[in-house]
Amino acid sequence: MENEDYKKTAQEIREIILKTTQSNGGHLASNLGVVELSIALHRVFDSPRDKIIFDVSHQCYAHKILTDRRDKFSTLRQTHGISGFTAPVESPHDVFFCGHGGTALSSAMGMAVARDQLHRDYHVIAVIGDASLTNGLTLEALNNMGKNRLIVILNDNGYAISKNVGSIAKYLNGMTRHRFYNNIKTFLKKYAIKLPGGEFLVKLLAGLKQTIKSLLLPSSFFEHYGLKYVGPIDGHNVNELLENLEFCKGQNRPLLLHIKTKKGHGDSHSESSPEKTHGISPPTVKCRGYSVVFGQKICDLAKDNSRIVCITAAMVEGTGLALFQRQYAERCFDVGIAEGHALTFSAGLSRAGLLPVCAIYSTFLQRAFDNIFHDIALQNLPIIVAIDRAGLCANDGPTHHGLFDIAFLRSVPNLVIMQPKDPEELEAMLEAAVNFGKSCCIRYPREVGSIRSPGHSFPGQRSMNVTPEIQLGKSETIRRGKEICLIALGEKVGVAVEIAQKLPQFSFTIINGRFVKPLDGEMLTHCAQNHRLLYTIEDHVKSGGFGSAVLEFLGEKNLKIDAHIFAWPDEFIPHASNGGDLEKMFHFTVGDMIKKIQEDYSNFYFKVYKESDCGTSSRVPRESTIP
Ligand SMILES: Cc1ncc(C[n+]2csc(CCOP(=O)(O)OP(=O)(O)O)c2C)c(N)n1
Repeated sequence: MENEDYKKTAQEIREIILKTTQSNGGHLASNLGVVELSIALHRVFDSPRDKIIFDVSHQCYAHKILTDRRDKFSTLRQTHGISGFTAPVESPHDVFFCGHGGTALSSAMGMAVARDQLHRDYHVIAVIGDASLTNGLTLEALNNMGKNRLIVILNDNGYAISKNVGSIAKYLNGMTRHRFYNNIKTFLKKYAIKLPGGEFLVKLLAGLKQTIKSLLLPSSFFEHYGLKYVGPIDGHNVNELLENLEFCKGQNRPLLLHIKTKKGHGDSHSESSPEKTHGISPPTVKCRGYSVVFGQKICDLAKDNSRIVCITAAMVEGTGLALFQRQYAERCFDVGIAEGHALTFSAGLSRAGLLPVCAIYSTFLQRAFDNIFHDIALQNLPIIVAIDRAGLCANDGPTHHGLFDIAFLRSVPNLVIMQPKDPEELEAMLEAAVNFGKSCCIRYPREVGSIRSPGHSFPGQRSMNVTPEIQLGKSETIRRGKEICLIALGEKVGVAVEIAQKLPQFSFTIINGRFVKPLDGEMLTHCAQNHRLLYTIEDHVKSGGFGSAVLEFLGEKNLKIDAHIFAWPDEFIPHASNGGDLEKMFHFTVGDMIKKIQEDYSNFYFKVYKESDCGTSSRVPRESTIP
């Protein structure tokens, strides 16, 4: 292909990406930045025989369009459509299922070793962004680099979601921009060749350039780890990419090709606002979600409490901390894609007298379990972990659903775990957590439920318009009844209300659980003793979740009641256009719950009638006396 043809292909790919992300949402700027790289990779390498592994894999759109998914690309992130990340179930060209940062180098090294041990002969290529390079996992892999043939492509655009942070970012940036080296490059390209004896001079200076380069460029950093360094080159020049990739392909050792790209390349809006266009939402998603409320409330609290500091792992924008960062720059710490460090760093801040608020997505918190266990809970340090995106993240899918945090956190002693039913309660919980002086986790989803908005009150709820008072380990009774008890967590309180409204023939008690830990034992005891059926509802997997905790309590206290958990099953939940589609797929809609409740209710009476012979069983409950 000629240069012009590459440009045309790149333009076409960019148009597809722009059009699709505008309607479906997705990662825009990162993908626009690697169009030329993807073209060159698929020109030089033979996928799926050769294995191309993307770090995070949020930048795989051009790869998908160039392999076997051009026709399906409009279904990106939609129900039964293609995933926004690489997914081996979708195509043999996608090597790993991934969406978390820092995994590409370790997995690529593993594949390179396996290939050699099994005497196979394909290439393994890892594409890593400059921010993922600084992730602890990548650094551990670098430290473990062997001699197996492996090509690492460092896609250096200076950005994570926001500007990349830390010393490695500065080092890469400073060195590749070094004026002396660049002056030599310009001189060679433009002038030396025109001088008398120009060719000789170019050769001489090229040798000198290599020496200077090895002194100034990041080569020494990578070569210390055993990676031959090639670059830096222009990542938007396909011919330059082809030439260098061909060179890398011929090497029989691990090497790193450093390419410089511009995030959002080819679209002026994305180029000028890479933070805003890293990931864009579908037009249907309205926002004053929980993150915004969190960001504003933490600013309010910080005004009167100078001990409050905020920590994020490369998610300033997503977690709503941008406002705090603007107002309290010196009290806000973006530590890069380093969730474990973010929490242990928070432990240090707390130990020395500050009050850290670490905002982190549920799915990425999975990276930091030991830091919570070992560095925070074990010493009972006052810290607030604000767990954003807890629950379903429909468009992103299994790598991003926040469906496991209760299960892994609940087992850790000392932790307080809570979830607000709405944004107002999030504000109240943040305020309470500041005063609890404990290791507190507050989980909340991205979006405010569709049936409510901030300020809304539930039918039958008492004292609606005052800030809810949060007492440690105490739930909130939304409505009192005597037959069926629904104990819901977070946004699912709205679902409980809807169920009760749709089944007016039954008498429902509705409890807003609020605390997963400590559980409200008094409330649970009353509910078990005064109802016929009990249900828990939560946006989390069934195993080890809130309902699981409730059932453990009932069992331990020998409280007999027919109890059932409404939650996600023990499966990886795929991506979809929206949560509603997933609820249908997994029989977790309001309709499904209503059906189950009706069936259980008839079974209950059938059982009671049989047990008591004439229907006078002691299991028929009394009027609810929930405090
Ligand atoms: C463990 C983890 N933490 C946070 C994220 C959220 N995240 C997705 S992409 C991204 C930035 C990646 O930057 P970089 O690797 O430089 O790639 P670029 O988007 O700049 O091409 C972040 C922080 C993640 N995917 N995984």
